[in-house]
Amino acid sequence: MHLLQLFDLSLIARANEPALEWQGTTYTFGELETRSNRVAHALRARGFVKGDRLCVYLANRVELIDLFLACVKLGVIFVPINILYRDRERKHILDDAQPRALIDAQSLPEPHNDATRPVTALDGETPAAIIYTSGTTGASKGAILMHNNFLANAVNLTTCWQITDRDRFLLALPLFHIHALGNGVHTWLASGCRMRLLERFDHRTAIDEFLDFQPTLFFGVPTVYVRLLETPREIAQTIGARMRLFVSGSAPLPAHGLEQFRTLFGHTILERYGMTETFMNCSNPYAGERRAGTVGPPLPGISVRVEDGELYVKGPNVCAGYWRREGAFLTADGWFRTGDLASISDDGYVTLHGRRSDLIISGGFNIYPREIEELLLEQRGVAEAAVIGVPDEVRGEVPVAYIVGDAADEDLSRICREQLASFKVPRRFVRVDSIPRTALGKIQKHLLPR
Ligand code: MLC
Ligand code: AMP
Repeated sequence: MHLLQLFDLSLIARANEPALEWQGTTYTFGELETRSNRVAHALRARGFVKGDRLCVYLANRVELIDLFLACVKLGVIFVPINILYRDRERKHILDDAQPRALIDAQSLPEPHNDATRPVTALDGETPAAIIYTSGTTGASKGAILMHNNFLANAVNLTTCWQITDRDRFLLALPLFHIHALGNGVHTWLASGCRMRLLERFDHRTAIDEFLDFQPTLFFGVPTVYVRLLETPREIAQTIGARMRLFVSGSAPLPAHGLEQFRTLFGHTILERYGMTETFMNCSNPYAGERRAGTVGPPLPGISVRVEDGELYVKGPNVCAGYWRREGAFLTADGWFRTGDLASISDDGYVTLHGRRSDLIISGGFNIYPREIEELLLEQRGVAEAAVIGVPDEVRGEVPVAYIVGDAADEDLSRICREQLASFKVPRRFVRVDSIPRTALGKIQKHLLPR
């Protein structure tokens, strides 16, 4: 099977039903089908053929969905870029992915008149997307995501979370990540439910969107749920009464947050765990016990094991490897090493205990300290630099930089703002006489003064 055959349950079978609400306009599934056909013809006219890469640098909007569907229809590999990335971060992806074109808000394709669906040979092994995810070296790597990976994930989540065409789905997460694209867009198109898409989650307007749209289904990262705790009680109860399921993932959901949310909204958030390379691995059950502090048992078809404290996964969800990266992607016996430290209870619930690497997750966005350290070390007046994540009530963690040298904080802050996505800019610069290191020169971040 390939993705279009899944999407046709909605694009064709529910052609006249409302599909997408975007900025006050409602599109039917049939309209999305013809819109994306027109965009596919426009891409074809620009020379796109199966296997080409298309980079998109766009915030959430209906055209981003058109472009994704057009790529699927042509067998073109969709490469979304985080809209918060600056030139330096974007250049790395463009150099690596070697796309036929980059589309941003200024260069959206002019749709062609032809509204028929283009015919391309596709199957489960066709790559559908490459999503860049921070590698441990600081430079991000592109995970090659096949039709089969998206399918396995969509079918799992639609079934296990009982998503149906009766749902009303509010999606406010960015479509350039696996959370909104792989889980959000795909369960929407698999189930044929009605989705309202927001440009982004803005805590100042989110409540109004909930009250106006009256969703039954919502996906968030923990920061979103922390923000929603500010909702007045009566309004929270109104929203909760209509809601069927709140799901959280992409970063750890603090147990006290879960408890406060239950008291306020009357719902136990369902926590699940995934990563770009593997889509969703584990999920707390829809019907059984949603155990605080755990991410639940593995999803159907997925095996997990813990070796030397680290979680390994195997299944149809695991992607094909990294784009243009040689070297073994899986262990000799076919397991993917997640880098997440974990334990598994006797009844199969997985608990995460942090990461083997020093990855920082802030508001659900990944930050590799090494990337910031490299930029700081390029600056005059910086002899040594180390970046760590410090706890933050709202975002989970935020980056803080330790510096040896006499560069001014304002200059370092300005350079980081110019060259890095806003969530990577260190919140503080701490001066130290030296960075603690092992005898072999490796930085000992846990010894930095807090
Ligand atoms: C944040 N900003 C955005 C943005 N999110 N700008 C454009 N689009 C977005 N989606 C910018 C703001 O402009 C601001 O910049 C800064 O970030 C903080 O904004 P805020 O309003 O204070 O946001 P906050 O309430 O903290 O909420 C942030 C957030 C965002 C939760 C909405 O972090 C977010 O959308 N996170 C989701 C990330 C995600 O989907 N991760 C999934 C990865 S996949 P400035 O310049 O003013 O500072 C994965 C696998 C898995 O991990 O398991 O899912
Ligand atoms: P990414 O590389 O952006 O796909 O992020 C994947 C990482 O996010 C995983 O390896 C985990 O470390 C983290 N993650 C995702 N879901 C959860 C969760 N529910 N709890 C804790 N960490 C999570």
